[in-house]
Amino acid sequence: MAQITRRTALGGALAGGIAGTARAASIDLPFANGTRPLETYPQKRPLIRLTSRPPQLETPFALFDNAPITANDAFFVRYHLAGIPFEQLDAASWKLSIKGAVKTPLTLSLAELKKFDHHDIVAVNQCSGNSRGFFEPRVPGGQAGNGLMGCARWRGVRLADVLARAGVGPDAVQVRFDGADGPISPATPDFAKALDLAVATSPDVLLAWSMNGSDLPVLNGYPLRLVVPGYFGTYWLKHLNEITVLTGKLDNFWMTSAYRIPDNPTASVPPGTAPTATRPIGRFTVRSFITNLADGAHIAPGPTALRGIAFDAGSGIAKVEVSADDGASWQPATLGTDLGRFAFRPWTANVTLPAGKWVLKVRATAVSGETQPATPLWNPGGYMRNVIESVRLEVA
Ligand SMILES: Nc1nc2c(c(=O)[nH]1)N[C@H]1C(S)=C(S)[C@@H](COP(=O)(O)O)O[C@H]1N2
Ligand SMILES: [Mo]
Repeated sequence: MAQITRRTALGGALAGGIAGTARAASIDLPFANGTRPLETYPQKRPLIRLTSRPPQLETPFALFDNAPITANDAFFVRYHLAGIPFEQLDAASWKLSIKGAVKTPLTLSLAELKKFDHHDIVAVNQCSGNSRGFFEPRVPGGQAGNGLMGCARWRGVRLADVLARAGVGPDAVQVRFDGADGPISPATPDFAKALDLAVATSPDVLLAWSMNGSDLPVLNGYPLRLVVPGYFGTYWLKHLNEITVLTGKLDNFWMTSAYRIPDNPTASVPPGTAPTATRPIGRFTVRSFITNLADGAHIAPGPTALRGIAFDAGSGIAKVEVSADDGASWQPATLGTDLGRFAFRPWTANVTLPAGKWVLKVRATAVSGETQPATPLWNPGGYMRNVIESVRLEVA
């Protein structure tokens, strides 16, 4: 945990930690032990509570319908450690330090950071463990449905520009990111992550203070976070206040033990087995979802409009297809507004379903040629699920 020195006005409402307001309502995720409370946290509408200390909140899936941009108050929340200094998050006194293998170490206020050129990017943030609750056999970790993802318009400055000002040393290998939160017990490793220098200096990677035209919500990293389009959320450090250029690979719990995937092309192993070699998780795989009909829905016979979203790691979505007969035949969907290659791509399709029981499927193909597997890929971390999604319908 990098040090924070000043208390702030923002903290007033949040002092002593952050608490949700329990609602009578709950939601049932479609797997065993999937009943969760809906709770309202500061700046958030009722979201699915996975844990309260630290707060971990999932977006109810219905909120993705007709919403290629996820509203700030609907955006999911993921934390690892309960030591989050909510009452000390202050934009006016925020300091970001850039140190390590650089010619000139820097300490920048937000105002100084905002003097670099501003850039906007619409990009999906998705937790590595999104959809983990669907893994068969089940794996340990947060048992999430499909709502640990969201797409926003982020505004910030390029990390590459800031690193260039500091002057990256010739022996630099990785860049380490640390936020203001930390463990409450000294035995727990602080949450810090690193990206290879080539990834960190890509023009897409931003130090962002704004999300969908507003300040970042407190729970999404106020006042500054890293945005790493196409890469899993674990690298999108929140409450970012320390950047260290490293001359080797970061060796900490969060890089060396956690967030690792089987080191093979599909990042998977036969269900229930252990990989022989692993590597840190990296970029998204391609995914697509039907957003206007939930699994088990009852609808009337006849023409039915389908809506959904698709995204990949940033090659862009080339096509989306739907199947009304459990994958036997496929028809093309129509792609909607293109907000950029890292964004949710909306799509629509029409199917006509006579009375009976049907299984709808949706499959996206990325510009890179990558598509979705027909059977789930499995790994012991419960990461990167991207099987072709199915929605069972009762038509009567
Ligand atoms: N400071 C800090 N940043 C963090 C984390 C964290 O625990 N602490 N979790 C990461 C993980 S695993 C994810 S998936 C994303 C989630 O971003 P969100 O909470 O804004 O949705 O934040 C990342 N950044
Ligand atoms: Mo995550």
